[in-house]
Amino acid sequence: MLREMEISRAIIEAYTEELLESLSLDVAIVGAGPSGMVAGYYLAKNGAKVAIFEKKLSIGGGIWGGAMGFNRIVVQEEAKEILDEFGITYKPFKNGLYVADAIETATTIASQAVKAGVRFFNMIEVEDLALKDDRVAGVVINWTPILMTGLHVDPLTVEAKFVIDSTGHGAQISQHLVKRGLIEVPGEGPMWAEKGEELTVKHTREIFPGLYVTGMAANAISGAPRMGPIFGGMFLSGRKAAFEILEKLGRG
Ligand code: 48H
Ligand code: FE2
Repeated sequence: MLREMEISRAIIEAYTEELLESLSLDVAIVGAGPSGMVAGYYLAKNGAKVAIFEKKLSIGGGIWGGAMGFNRIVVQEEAKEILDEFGITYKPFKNGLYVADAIETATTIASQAVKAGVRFFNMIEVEDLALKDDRVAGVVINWTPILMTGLHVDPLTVEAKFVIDSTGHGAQISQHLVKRGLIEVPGEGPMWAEKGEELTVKHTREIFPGLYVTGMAANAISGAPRMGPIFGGMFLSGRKAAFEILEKLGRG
């Protein structure tokens, strides 16, 4: 006999068990775009306890639409090994450029991240940071629909040894430190693919004790140029943040 209340219980128990287990993390990643998911994959694969909070219903951030809705992405030679690591298929174009299917890329990275142990919490927005003794100590979370409807409902807090701002162009998490006068975020510069790719990886770093930036958030923090629909820098950025954090967690 199929009892509706048992279906309800199965869902509520499974979800709350995972949420309760995620109240204290090694790494809280904010944003399930390419850089955040890749960071999560490498962290979880190497034993870190990691969750990704994504405010939208869908994960994948800016991958799905490729460029202007042409759902293909370009990856350069330096990042090809990350496509290989995930088992994403690609075709060589020319001059060390490769083309991959945006849908395959998003779904494969997400799937591999889950299998590596990443917990995804979609529809949850990080609305603030916890800060203790001048160090980022966790994330303040709320349901996206609560925030969208403007209901006055207080959030919950998840503690984390490290937080990664993988929120893309707006560097939304770092902005919480800007409004407290703790850091500055100049915002990304105009298009220059080659420079943008190089600087994304270079500026992937701990910008404040306990807070890392990856992907476009790393560009926004440093005023580096945007690069358009080439994604190697996003992948390399996620991997770099993961390895630096693993080192600090003593798992390097
Ligand atoms: C929870 C949040 C919050 C929040 C935002 O934009 P993304 O894809 O991020 P990246 O940096 O990994 O990848 C950038 C890439 O997609 C891109 O835009 C490129 C390469 N552009 C170049 C160019 O020239 O335009 O993903 C960020 C994710 C999204 O899914 C957001 O919904 C999510 O973060 N997010 N989640 N709490 N406060 N803010
Ligand atoms: Fe973009």
